[in-house]
Amino acid sequence: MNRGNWTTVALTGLFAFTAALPAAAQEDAVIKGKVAFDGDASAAKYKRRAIDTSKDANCKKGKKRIGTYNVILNKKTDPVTVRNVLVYVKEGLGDRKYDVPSEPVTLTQKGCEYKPHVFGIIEGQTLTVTNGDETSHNIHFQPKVNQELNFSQPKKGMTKELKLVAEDTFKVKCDVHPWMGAYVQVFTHPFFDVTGNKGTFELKGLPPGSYVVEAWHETFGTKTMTVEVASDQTAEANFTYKPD
Ligand SMILES: [Cu+2]
Repeated sequence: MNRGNWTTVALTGLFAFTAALPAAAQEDAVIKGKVAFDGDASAAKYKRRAIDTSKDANCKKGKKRIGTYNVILNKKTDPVTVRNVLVYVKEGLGDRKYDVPSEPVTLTQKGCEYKPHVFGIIEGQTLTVTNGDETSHNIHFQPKVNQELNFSQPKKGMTKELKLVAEDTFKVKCDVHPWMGAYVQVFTHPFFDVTGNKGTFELKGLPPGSYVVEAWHETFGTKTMTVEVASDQTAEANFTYKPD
């Protein structure tokens, strides 16, 4: 129920009507699916290349070899699927409010790469940034809505806790190692997931309803679809990126 309706009910004095309201809908619906790739998966441009980290010899102590992130295809799935796609509820939750989890999200720097490369976080949730390398990293948040932030972690084992306070989508980069990049989206709800090596996602614990679900990928962009799901049911939402 939106706030407008509620105000109308209250003002007309239909107090008894509140008793007739249905019990709060159960939050047990699931939307899940996969993100497929419909194109030439063997094309050279979709091949992961090793990143040259020789500029800083200490990077290799954290991880011998790191690869490019702009496109990672899961060629062992059928169909071929895409990794690191952030899938989330974009519309349909109305004015519902969700608790901020006490568990932090951790962004690790190890081998001069960010783990995870793409992630979601809830507004007000703690983000812990750690340096697992014997080198200095500079963490540069480039938000659009939250305050810009730039700090360095010169030593291994350093940790910093942050809070993002507004819905936002942005890139994190390192000003020391230009290949380092991570993407963050700040949500006001917990219905988001990132595809892994099976190219699948799952949004659990939804109230029944109709939702606009969006998939975002750093190279292939966004795709949206409307998905309806009933209480205690699972609805499928399969996305396909069809690049040239
Ligand atoms: Cu760095």
